[in-house]
Amino acid sequence: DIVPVRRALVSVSDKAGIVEFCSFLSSKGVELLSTGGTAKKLREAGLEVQDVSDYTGAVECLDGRVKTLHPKVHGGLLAVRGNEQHEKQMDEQGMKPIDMTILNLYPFEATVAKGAGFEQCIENIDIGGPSMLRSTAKNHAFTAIVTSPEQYSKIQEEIETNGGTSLALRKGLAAQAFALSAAYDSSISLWFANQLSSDAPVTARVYKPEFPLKYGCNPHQKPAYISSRLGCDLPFEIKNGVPGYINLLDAANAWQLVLELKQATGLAAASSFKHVSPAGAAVAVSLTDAEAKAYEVTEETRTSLTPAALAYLRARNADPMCSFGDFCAISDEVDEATAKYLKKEISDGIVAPSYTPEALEILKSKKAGKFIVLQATPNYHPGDVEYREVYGMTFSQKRNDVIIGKDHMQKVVTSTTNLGDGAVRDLIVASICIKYTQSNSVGFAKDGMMVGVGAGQQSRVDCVKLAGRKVTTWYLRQHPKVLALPFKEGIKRQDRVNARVRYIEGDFTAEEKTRWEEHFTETPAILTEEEKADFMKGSSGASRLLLNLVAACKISRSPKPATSTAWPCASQGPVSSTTRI
Ligand code: 93A
Repeated sequence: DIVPVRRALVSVSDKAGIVEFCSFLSSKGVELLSTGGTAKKLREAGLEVQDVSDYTGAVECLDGRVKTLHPKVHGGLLAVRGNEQHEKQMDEQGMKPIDMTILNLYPFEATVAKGAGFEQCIENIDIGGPSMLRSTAKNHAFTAIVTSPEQYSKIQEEIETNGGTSLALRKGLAAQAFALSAAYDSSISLWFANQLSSDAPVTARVYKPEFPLKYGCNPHQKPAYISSRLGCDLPFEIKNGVPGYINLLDAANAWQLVLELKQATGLAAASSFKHVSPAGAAVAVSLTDAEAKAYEVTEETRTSLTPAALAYLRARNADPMCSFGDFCAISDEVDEATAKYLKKEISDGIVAPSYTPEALEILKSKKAGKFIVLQATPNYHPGDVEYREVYGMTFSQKRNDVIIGKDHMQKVVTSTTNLGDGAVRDLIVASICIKYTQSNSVGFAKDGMMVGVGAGQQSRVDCVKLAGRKVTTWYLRQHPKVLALPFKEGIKRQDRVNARVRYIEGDFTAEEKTRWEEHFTETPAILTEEEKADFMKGSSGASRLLLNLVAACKISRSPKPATSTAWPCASQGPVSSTTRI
């Protein structure tokens, strides 16, 4: 299945690397056929080239709109080698077999992106290029289609080794070429439709399948697949493990959240996601002594905490019971200190911009090698419009790309007009965190950290109750009686976390209480409602909790139809108000 390359047609807009690649082909005796600008470039480099117009006998015309649209080109690409009739007809019409097409298309997307006018965008719709691309890709049994400078080195290697192109290589190149052709047409159709009416975005999208998922949201939802939008790669590179459906949803949201936190505060940020809502999120603010005890941070660990580790430690300790088996995101490089801290926690995976080699080794060994490690693609742009398909309908909307910052905190509903930097930072943290929850949500923040997230409730009052209950639990974890619980040796970290929370909640059944008591060397005295209330009021002298807590809330709305044809749909409202209490 090796096809030697005797004749190649070269027609490229992006001329990077073309001289080197064609010099190599020429050195192997390959005859080069080429179009106007490409032929000129190759000749200037001293290569021998035949103009396509010379081969076809038809001059390039109509300002280059017709260069390669000729039967002698497409016959040379499409003829089935070894087919007697095809070969006879080729001879009669003076067609020569072309064994490779090297092309890349007019830069349509780049022309649109730089704000060119309608006529110029139209002129940058390539016609001859995609035609040759499709002819060559269809006939991949005999010809190779090369569509990007990134492919040159691999092809060169294969020709060096095998003396031609293998079928496997040609098939792979053809698949890439058809994907490129689909993406190219999809961006033209999207752009064109949007020229007709600014408020009727076309939702046609072409996706590139990336890899299968074990299952979707539930185990019976098979098959499940992850795809990227054509023309964009995935926003993450998988460094370890096999991510599942919810893992990737968590990663995508957790990562955006920390990117925004970092951008808004300038501090290292982390988030801990479960089931597509944050259980916690935080920026790197140093710990109080009481927190260090409540989060089981030893003095040695405390002094070695890097900003990334500190941010994750805080994010994880907002609600460590809910964070069990979380997916976490960290805005900064993951160092050894962060990886060592993470190793102790029960967690499914992590996304971060980079990892030190030591950190990566530690993380790869977690969960018997199954811990998911994703490296975020730098400067990834997800597109301005996002799409979601539900029950046969495709919804599209502009991405919620508002970055909440200090400017948004000017009109805060409070009698205290001078909030202070800490409260402003905490309002930003709370607002950004709440942006990434589902439905109505309320969240409380303190010291750069979410301390109660009441996410995804239909009733706003329930959101407040849920978030408030979480704050109470979080704070009571610092109560001296909680800190002094006499755990037996060998009780696991997560079991200690859960046992403390249940102690605070106190609503055991008799059977549960018996099992709970087995965690301790002696039965702990009950934490009374009065003791809890006293501690919350700060009567212990340790607490100024309520004075320093901020809240953010998001109210989901059902907007009225914009036109008679639009369907009413639930949409996530923006963060609608922020309050300091
Ligand atoms: O204007 S076209 O749509 N008509 C054609 O016949 C044609 N043939 C090749 N565009 C055409 N091409 C494109 O020209 C190629 O896809 C390539 O992008 C570009 C290379 O032109 P040049 O060699 O003149 O720089």
